[in-house]
This record gives sequence, C-alpha cells and structure tokens, in this order.
Amino acid sequence: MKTSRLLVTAIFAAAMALSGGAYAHGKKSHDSQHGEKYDSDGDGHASVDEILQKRAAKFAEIDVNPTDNFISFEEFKTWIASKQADRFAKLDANSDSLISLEEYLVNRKEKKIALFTQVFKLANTNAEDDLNADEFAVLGPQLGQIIMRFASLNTNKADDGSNPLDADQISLIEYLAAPFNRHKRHH
Ligand SMILES: [Ca+2]
Ligand SMILES: [Ca+2]
Ligand SMILES: [Ca+2]
Ligand SMILES: [Ca+2]
Repeated sequence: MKTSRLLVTAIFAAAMALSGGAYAHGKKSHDSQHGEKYDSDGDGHASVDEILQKRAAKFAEIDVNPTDNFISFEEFKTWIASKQADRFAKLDANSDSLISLEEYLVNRKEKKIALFTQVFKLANTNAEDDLNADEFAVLGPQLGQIIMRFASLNTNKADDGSNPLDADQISLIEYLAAPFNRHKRHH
C-alpha cells in the first residue's frame, strides 16, 4: 500500500493541530493530555510513511462491521477481544483450550520466569491448575482501559466535523494522527 502525498500532508497537519505545535494557525488548547509535543525525531525506528502504512493496515483490520472508514466502540472492543483470543490460541500449544504454566512460560526470558510464574498463579483462580480463557482474559486489557484508549483516539479535532458519524467514532485521520500525538509507550 502506498500512502498518498495528500494523506501524509493531511496527517502532518492533523498531528500539528492536535499537538498545538508552533505551526498551528488555530488557537491552541491546553486541555489535551496526550498532545503536548510533536516529536520530529519520532521513535527513530520507523519513517513517517512506514508508521502511516502500518496504522492504515491496522485501521482496516478494525473497521469491518461495517467497513465505513470509522471505528465504532463496538468494532474497537471486538478487535481487542480478538487480539486476546489470538494470544490465547498462540500460547495454547496443545490446543486443549487451556494454558498450562509450561505453555505460558514459553519464550519468556530467564530472568522473567519467576515474575510470570507468579502472574500465572495469581490469574489462576479456579480449582483447575491451567488457565482457561476467562482466567487468561483477566491478564488482557480491561474495559476501563479499552474505554480510555478509545476515547483518547476519538479526539474529534482532526476532522472538519461535517460528518455526523465522527462524533462517537474514530475516523481514519484521527487514528493515523495518534502515533504523532502521543508520548512513547512504556515497555
Ligand atoms: Ca466501521
Ligand atoms: Ca494447552
Ligand atoms: Ca485455572
Ligand atoms: Ca471522531
């Protein structure tokens, strides 16, 4: 997929506007929790074009019901749940719909084994030794975090507001602008 020059320009404008950068012609608002600074160095790993292409691909993955260039909260929740289900399936090497401690610790770094052994034991709340899907889900993003992520992405500042669908949903522009409007995530 090739990102059009126009789109890149639009994203930069959006990112600048959202971050209240010096470039912005409009009035700057100080209420943004996430857009204090536009870091022109980025993370130093990926080019803007690479970031945009990856984001656009992810957007398309989420925007499926319906595919209308907007992500609803339902689409967002469904996608995050599917990601957690993917992780579960990947860890469940013997496909018995349970994660054993051994399966859970696969590919963990040596110095993290004790940590993740504890995590596994704390997540295991029923009488059965292994983690079932419900127990595993507790280790994934919870509703409050999902709500916070969705609301943070749905800034409603990047678009012109002419589309009524935009108010409660994440537009492509909002989604693409997000990486330029956020501090580095902690690992
Ligand atoms: Ca949609
Ligand atoms: Ca298993
Ligand atoms: Ca269990
Ligand atoms: Ca929106």
